[in-house]
Amino acid sequence: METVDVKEIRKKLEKDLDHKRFEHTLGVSYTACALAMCHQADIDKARIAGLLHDCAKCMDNEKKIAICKKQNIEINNIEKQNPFLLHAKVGCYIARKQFHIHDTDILNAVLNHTTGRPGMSLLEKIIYIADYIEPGRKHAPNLNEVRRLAFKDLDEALIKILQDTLLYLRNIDSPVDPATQQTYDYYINRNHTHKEQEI
Ligand code: DGI
Ligand code: FE
Ligand code: FE
Repeated sequence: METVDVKEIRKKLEKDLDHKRFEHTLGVSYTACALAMCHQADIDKARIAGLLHDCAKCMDNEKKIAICKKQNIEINNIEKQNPFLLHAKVGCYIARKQFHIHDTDILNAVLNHTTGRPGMSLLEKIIYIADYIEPGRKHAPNLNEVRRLAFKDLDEALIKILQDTLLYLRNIDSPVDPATQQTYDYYINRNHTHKEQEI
């Protein structure tokens, strides 16, 4: 991988993010490193992707939308209704343009960290899961179980998170992005032991 200055990235993020988001970012980065050690992934990439995954999170919705329009980044109907979802797509763009990251796997991990996607890479799964289980997270359901699963079987952890996310979205009556549903359907169908839990 290209050499990147982790210290520089951290310094810039501390300026771009509010305190709570910066602490979360560090939690995701360290958790992603631990998962990479456990599952034989690239630790340096996990560290960088963890740091950058929410780099656009504290940007105004108007600014995120403006960047998408200017850069021809598609905004779907669900994203129109919930522009916060765009922090993943815009984050991928910012990681490239402002943090000079060119590694496709890292960029994809940032891009897909909110909804997931069918056929995720090892790094994408690690970031998606680390985002949910980092030590600063307190309120997600089944956290203990998901934390245990994450160090045992990534796909099982992924399915559990997607399932709880879909239930949560249904409870609060929030529209589901097609990518979130497709990701769940893809992994549940690959994992036959979970067939009965299809939702
Ligand atoms: O940015 P973070 O809060 O660290 O985490 P994230 O980027 O994974 O965003 C989590 C939120 O995204 C959580 O409240 C559930 C929501 N989310 C995930 N998939 C969808 C979704 N929200 C909607 N409306 N539709 C989705 O498909
Ligand atoms: Fe996020
Ligand atoms: Fe996050």
